[in-house]
Amino acid sequence: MTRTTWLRGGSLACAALLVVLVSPSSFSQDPTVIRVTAERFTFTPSHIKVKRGTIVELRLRSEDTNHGFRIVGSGFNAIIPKRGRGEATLIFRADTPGRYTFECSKMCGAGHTFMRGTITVGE
Ligand SMILES: [Cu+2]
Repeated sequence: MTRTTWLRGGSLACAALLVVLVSPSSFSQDPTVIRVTAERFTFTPSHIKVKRGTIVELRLRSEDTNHGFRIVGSGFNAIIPKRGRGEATLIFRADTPGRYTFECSKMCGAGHTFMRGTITVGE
C-alpha cells in the first residue's frame, strides 16, 4: 500500500520559494520528479538544485524509521512514513531564487539535528 501525502501551502506571506500546488491538474507543465531518501541521519540527495519556475515534485521516502521534512522559513512540513509504508509527496513551484534549508522535523535519534540539506533555486 502506498500512502501519499499531498501537502498544501500555508501562507503565501512567507515570501518563500514555494507555491505549493494543490493537485496535479493545476500544472501547466510536467513536474520534475526528485526522489529523496531519508535514512539516519542524512537525506539523499541532500543538495537539490532547480531552475526558477520549475514545478518540483519531491517524493520523500524513508529507509528506516519515520522522519520529518520541513523547509525552514516556509510553512511546509511533512512526515515521511517509515520504510515500506509509502512516501510523502510535496509539489511546489520554485518561484524565488535563493538557497533554502530543509531539515528533519521528527526526532529520529542522536544525529537528528544534523539531518538537513538545501534546495537551491537558480535563475
Ligand atoms: Cu530526525
